[in-house]
Amino acid sequence: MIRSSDATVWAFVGLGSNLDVPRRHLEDALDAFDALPDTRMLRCSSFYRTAPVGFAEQPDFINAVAMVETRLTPRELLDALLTIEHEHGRVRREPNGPRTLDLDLLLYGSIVHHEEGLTVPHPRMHERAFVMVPLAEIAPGAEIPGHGAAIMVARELGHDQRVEALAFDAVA
Ligand code: PH2
Ligand code: MG
Ligand code: MG
Repeated sequence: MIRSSDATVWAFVGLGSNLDVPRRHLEDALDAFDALPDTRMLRCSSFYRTAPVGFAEQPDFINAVAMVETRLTPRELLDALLTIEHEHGRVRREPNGPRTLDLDLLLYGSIVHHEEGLTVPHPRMHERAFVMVPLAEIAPGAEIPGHGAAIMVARELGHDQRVEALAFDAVA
């Protein structure tokens, strides 16, 4: 198991919801991050309305990316994210299907690591505009190991993925 020793690490978390009141799920999750032990919210992107990827017959998602500072290990942070998902009534039905709250650990410092149930960087993040556009908004220079800076990766993504930044009070 990787230990972050005593150092704080910057980690990025992807947030997504397309059920109930998506904005509320995202806002509650951001508060929950700040309440985690040894963890502090640093920044959150705008909220974005995004077309569903993978399974089209579902509502649009609201997506965002948060940057936290943490002393939790990747496994501890991931477990905490799963707990927050469960508190939001997340039930896993079909892959890529509708969800009240999905929290994905995208980056944990510059670590590249794979173990059962935990892969960082998130293996599909560089293909997904709903992740890369909000990430590039808050951390354009963040390096996606093997793919380059977030802003470059975001720019190279096709414009076929609809991702619209929302005015603060327009988020439904
Ligand atoms: N999450 C998925 C699958 N498809 N599409 C959008 N727009 N946003 C998501 O968060 C999302 C998705 C699986 O986690
Ligand atoms: Mg996901
Ligand atoms: Mg997930």
